[in-house]
Amino acid sequence: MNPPRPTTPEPRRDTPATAEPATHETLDRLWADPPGLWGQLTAVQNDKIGVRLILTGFFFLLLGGSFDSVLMRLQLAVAENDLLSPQLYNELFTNHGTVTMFLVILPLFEGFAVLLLPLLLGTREMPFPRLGAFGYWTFLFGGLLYYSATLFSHVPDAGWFAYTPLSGPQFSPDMAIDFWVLGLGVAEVGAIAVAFEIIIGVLKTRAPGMTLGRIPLFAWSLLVMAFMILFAFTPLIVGSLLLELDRGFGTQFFNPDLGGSSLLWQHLFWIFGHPEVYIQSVPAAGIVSMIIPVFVRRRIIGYNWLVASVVAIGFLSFGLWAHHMFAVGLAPIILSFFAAASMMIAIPTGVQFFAWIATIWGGRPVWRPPFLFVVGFLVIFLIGGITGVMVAAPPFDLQAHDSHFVVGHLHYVLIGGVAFPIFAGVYYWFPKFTGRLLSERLGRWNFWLLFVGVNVAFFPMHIVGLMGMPRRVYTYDEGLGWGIYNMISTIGVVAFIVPGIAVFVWNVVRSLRRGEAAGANPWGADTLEWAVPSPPAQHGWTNLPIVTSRHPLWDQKDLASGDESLVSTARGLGEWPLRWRAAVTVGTADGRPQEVFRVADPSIWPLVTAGGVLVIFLGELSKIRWSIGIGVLIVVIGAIAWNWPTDPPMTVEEEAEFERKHAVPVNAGGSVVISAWATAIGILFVSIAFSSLLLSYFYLRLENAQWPPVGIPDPGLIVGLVAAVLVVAAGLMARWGMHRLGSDDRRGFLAGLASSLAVGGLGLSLQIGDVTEMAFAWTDHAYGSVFHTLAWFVLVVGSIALIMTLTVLFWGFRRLYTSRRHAAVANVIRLWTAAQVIWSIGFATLYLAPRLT
Ligand code: HAS
Ligand code: CU
Repeated sequence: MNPPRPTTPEPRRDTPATAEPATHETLDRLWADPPGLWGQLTAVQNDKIGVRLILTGFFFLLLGGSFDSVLMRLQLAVAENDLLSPQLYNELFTNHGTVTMFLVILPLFEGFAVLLLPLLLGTREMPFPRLGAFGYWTFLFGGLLYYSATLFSHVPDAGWFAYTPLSGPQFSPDMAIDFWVLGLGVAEVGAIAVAFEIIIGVLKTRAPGMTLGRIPLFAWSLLVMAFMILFAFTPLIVGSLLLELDRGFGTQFFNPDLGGSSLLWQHLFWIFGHPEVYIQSVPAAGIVSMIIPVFVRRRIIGYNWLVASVVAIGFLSFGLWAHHMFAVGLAPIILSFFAAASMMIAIPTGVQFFAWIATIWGGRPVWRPPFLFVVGFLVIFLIGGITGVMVAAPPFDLQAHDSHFVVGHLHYVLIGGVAFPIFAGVYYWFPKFTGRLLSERLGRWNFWLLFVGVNVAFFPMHIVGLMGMPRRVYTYDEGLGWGIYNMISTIGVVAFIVPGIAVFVWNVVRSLRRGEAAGANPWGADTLEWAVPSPPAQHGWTNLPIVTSRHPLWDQKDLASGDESLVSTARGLGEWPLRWRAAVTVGTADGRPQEVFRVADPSIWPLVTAGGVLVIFLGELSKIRWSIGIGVLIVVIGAIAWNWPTDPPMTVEEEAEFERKHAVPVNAGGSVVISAWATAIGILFVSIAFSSLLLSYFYLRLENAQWPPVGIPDPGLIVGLVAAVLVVAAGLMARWGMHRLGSDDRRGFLAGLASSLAVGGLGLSLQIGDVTEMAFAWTDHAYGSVFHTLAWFVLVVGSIALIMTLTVLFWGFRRLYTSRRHAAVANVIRLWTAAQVIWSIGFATLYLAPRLT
């Protein structure tokens, strides 16, 4: 543990990056996006993408978070009110929950991450700028698609968790829920894409010398958030796929009459939904850990404990989902397990709390707006956390479930625990990116209005909830005595929260033009982003900073000295190369430079690919199904064009020369290290999706006494077996080809890949024939539904491996690869390994498992 040190660090002010002004300008131009409309569409710069994500999140908040809630509160203010119809009320609470949980906090934090991480970590860009752009566009398209439901008067009305059977084809036959499933589906793809960026950004692109133990706490929490997004959103995408198949293709996943299960949806949803709440609170806690030390002038206490807590919360949060399902009739042993796990998560949360309080205790607080919001957070989040532990006890929850008590809990944790830190973060970092401070006076108004408002609006909900007032009911009887509490809640929203948000918006608008100039480090803060000018240059850093402490601006004399080899790399990158966008990857643990690589340039293809994703989902929404094929085609073409290799801007000899001088290899053709990481995480993503499908398969199997059900034959074994053997063999051939490339045997390489393609193609065709000829259909029974879905999933994985093999074969013919430059081939081989494993497990599940009963 970090020993509590009584020292008061002397903050160093204004430490601009030291470099030749001319170099600085050259780099600034080199890293800028092109001008004009075309520049906007092709933009990949992290500043731009980050700000877009943040603004889009706020935009959706104003649209869905505020407007809806005010209407709902006006309706509930008095008993037997008829301001809103029951149907409109259903639509409003559905929209409110959906928008805030999917379209607001997520892009806000992902935006913070993309905007801030390169400065915070001391690097020039995010590792995959084009992926960031793609993530933004898909997110925007998904949000707009979801919102367009209103234009067609088919507004989703089944709650933010869209429980089946209410959301299924029987009870929601019109398009409303399709907008929900498909619009959010597009946005989820975007969220996952940005999560890729964040994971690899934090792990691989940091300043020389920034070891794991020196990573700022906010970056740690963003890393955990990004992993959680990957692990939580993927099951949701799978769940949504199954729901859409039920709705659009007549499968029976959630239909109990034909072997399906409504609870399967609840499980898939909450495996996402519970982690989702921590996806929002983990980065919020990260902001708090950044701000407290700066405003109490003291190093954070318990850095290691804080890191361990965030990681523990990330893991634990995947073991609690069924506490949202205490009332569905789970076995007592399962109830106990989930209750205990839910209470256990209070431990790491408590550790964070005590570390923060201990840090504040010995410090000298400076009560400026960021710190005010942090203190407000501590108070409100504590109350929300305690009500959380209360509902984690099943006997209590059976009373409180589906009542306004839960509404009280969730708003305390979400507004106090998440929104307050976001406000704190905006007040804190706004000056860095605009060069101007937000007004202190307005900031105080902003804070006090919200702080009072949250308590006035949401505290009475606990009481009225325990008196029996349910949630999601548009009105209540006069004689129940609930009126006064509801009136107070409404006053809290209308008289305090709404003005509070208005003051904030006014503060931002006003300060953009008239705010006090900030300087590089207005708060005397300790982390790297405060060393560069406000606003920062496009490339962020001319000379990469060298990090030797956890609080570089407090502890280090300057950012240019350190161990000799680090200095050499940092200096090398400041002088050269100035013709292409160079950045550095570092060792995950030790922060030592591993590679100088070329960061991608602006490109239109991310936008095109995002458009393709939209077309796929639109095709399903409009039921013009052939356009799904067009969408897939656009995605494939877009992805290939986006990754089209360009000539490396320097020769192998020039690369070698840099390596001789600075002891770090150069890959001007693109990074070897991070592309391998990206492949690994891509494989992880596919594996999570596959596991979610397997989970559905075995869940349904447990729910059904007969498997396959009476009247449905076992799938014939022979063809499936032959296909599986061929696919595994195809993977081995590709691997052999790659081996030949290692010894510069180009013919052997091409022959290996070509035979892999032929054999794999044969295996795939056999399997497609087998599945289409199967004696049962996906509409027959949940067994048929899950059989066909799993089979097609495996086929898609196999097809991706084949398409990738075809691409590298094409480039192999054009002599792109050598024994030295072959990162793409190595990645395709990794993909093959995953495909082999997935195909084998898929085969065993589909063809062998039914025979075991
Ligand atoms: Fe929650 C429902 C349990 C934290 C958000 N939660 C929700 C919903 C949302 C939400 C949105 O077990 C509604 C979903 C819906 O639409 O139906 N929640 C917990 C627990 C914690 C918790 C145990 N929730 C959060 C956070 C959220 C969030 C953070 C968003 C940011 N929540 C539940 C349960 C339900 C639920 C049930 C389902 C209810 C139902 O019936 O539907 C914990 O993470 C809280 C830990 C934090 C603290 C405070 C700091 C800790 C200290 C240590 C000492 C404290 C101790 C506890 C030892 C506890 C200082 C003492 C206990 C006493 C009672 C005094
Ligand atoms: Cu939960």
